Amino acid sequence: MSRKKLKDKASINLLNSIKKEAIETVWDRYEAQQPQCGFGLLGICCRMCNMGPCRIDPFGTGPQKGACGATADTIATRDMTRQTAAGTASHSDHARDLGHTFIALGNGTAQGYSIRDPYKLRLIANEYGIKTEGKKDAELALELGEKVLKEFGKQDDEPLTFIKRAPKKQQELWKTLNIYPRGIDREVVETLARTHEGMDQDYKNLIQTTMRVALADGWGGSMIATELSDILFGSPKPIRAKANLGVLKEDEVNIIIHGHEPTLSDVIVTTSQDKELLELAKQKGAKGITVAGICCTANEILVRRGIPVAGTFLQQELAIMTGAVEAIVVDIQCISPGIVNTASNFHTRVITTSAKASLPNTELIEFSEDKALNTAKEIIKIAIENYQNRKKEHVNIPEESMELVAGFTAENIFYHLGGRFRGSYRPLNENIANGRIRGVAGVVGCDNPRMGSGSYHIELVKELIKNDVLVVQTGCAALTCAKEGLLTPEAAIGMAGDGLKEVCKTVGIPPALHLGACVDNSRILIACTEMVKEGGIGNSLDELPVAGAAIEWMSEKAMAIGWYFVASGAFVLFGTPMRVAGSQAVFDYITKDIENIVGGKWAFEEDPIKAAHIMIDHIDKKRKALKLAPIMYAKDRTETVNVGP
Ligand code: XCC
Ligand code: SF4
Repeated sequence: MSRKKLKDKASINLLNSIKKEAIETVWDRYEAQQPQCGFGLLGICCRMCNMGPCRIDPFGTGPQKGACGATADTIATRDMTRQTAAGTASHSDHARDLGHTFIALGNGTAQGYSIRDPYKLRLIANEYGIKTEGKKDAELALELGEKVLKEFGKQDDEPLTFIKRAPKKQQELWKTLNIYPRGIDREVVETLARTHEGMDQDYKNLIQTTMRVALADGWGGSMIATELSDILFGSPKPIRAKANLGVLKEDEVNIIIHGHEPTLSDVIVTTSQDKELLELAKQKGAKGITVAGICCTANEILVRRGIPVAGTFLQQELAIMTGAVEAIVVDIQCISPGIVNTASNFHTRVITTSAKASLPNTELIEFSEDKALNTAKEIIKIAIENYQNRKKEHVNIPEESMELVAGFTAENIFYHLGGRFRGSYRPLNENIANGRIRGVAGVVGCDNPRMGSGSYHIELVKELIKNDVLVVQTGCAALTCAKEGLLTPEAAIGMAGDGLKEVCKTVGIPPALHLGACVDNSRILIACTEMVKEGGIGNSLDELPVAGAAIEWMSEKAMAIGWYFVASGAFVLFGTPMRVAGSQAVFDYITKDIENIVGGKWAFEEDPIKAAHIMIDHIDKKRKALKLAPIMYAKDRTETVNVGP
């Protein structure tokens, strides 16, 4: 059933041919879970203490309180709050590791790293109050690394460095509402404490905590990860590459890198070009070494180095099923345990590299900065040696791979919109104000068999660009749309509305811009802030004609992202609700009332076309409030959905 909505040809063909060999996939396991627990879906099951587990009867005939007296409001919210903290923790722990890499680099103990964007190093060091004059890169890296790490354990109420970038109105609001985040770790710890049995039971108070811990992600952990990665691995520039399983090569050693951290994958990419290793590959009968990415690791090395993308989250098992992958090297996050079983049916070696993310029955080759090059070499050698174990009869690489352009950032977008000599957000703002572009929408997040297995992203983006909405993307949503050809300048010609098409044609950009990995949603915050600064389309984030969606969201990280956008004043749409629908009060609060408090709010809609029009209606509502010009080439929208005043 769930596979019916999967539209990716490469995946469908591969799955159809593999079915005979009876190897289970995420779709099979998802089906086996049906029907899923209604209490779980509604968020009204609590396991917080050992008087429980308790559940609330959704029909009102059974118990309406847990043993301790907790209601559906408390139970549903408390879980969502904790999940959001887990999301913040994931992005922020990733950022912390980058801080350590900076320190190692500064101390001269990091192997294989250098500062690829020394200009940005100085910019960010300045922002952190570090004197940069006359200092060498390494010296600055050390100082910056130390300062950044302090942001995590900070005990005073001094604001996080990057949150000072936010528009004045948002900062004032966050202070008044007491959701201005303090130390990043402190917010995560306090959230865990507040959600312990017998602590915060008031859902409004819990939602306040949710927003504070999420803001510590968006303007804290995630933004730090983005900025440090740019400094270390180079700020992205528009770059052409290819995506989908067809990037794997029949006559080469194929190495998949999967997860989230660029620290290892970047060194693997470099090392894969090592003469000695290429020679070894030849000796083993391979023509070369191909490195391809999955999930956000793919995004990190795609936007900076143009490394091909093998696939999205849902394609991790499929990549192995091509029978042509010598090693799948994983670091952290979104690593499905299912890959171990898949790999056991082929010659593929599963190599874990972080003790924080280990998988049973796999080998751990632990990665650390001081021996990064050696580790990368060791891993690539294992893959090369494994090439001879590949079984010809197993090899089944789909043909599909698609051209794409990636590598846009908050800093470089305006070069493209304004041309090299008019570098500012003025052209973007002007084109929004004059109605050529309706607004901007972020379409981000995971692909999920519960929804369209990726296809919802595609339908959503097509509908948005058709209605002159410029789309920005990150995560697996970006990779999904890349596979469909939506991240090419040509896509604007066939698919975009007349206004958006004009802009894309003039500047030569795709109608959907790839902004990077999931931590790089922070780039969207910065871009929106720049739009406010430029003026004319809103004086604070909540006034901008923008909207965001993670229609196929899956991970807790997506919840943290969604919440930091809502708290920052944005309208955020998920395909299916977070697990709070068992409380009408909470559901109404986050989809309606909260807009009067922070300016942003949630919407839940699974149908991608309806979802697009809910977003468009929100954008139009903002345009109306700003008295912007009518849409220049307006078409009648038959799908209009009313989302209130
Ligand atoms: Fe994971 Fe970032 Fe989701 Fe993709 S989009 S499935 S979180 S890899 Ni972040
Ligand atoms: Fe039940 Fe309350 Fe314990 Fe939750 S905290 S399991 S509702 S008794």
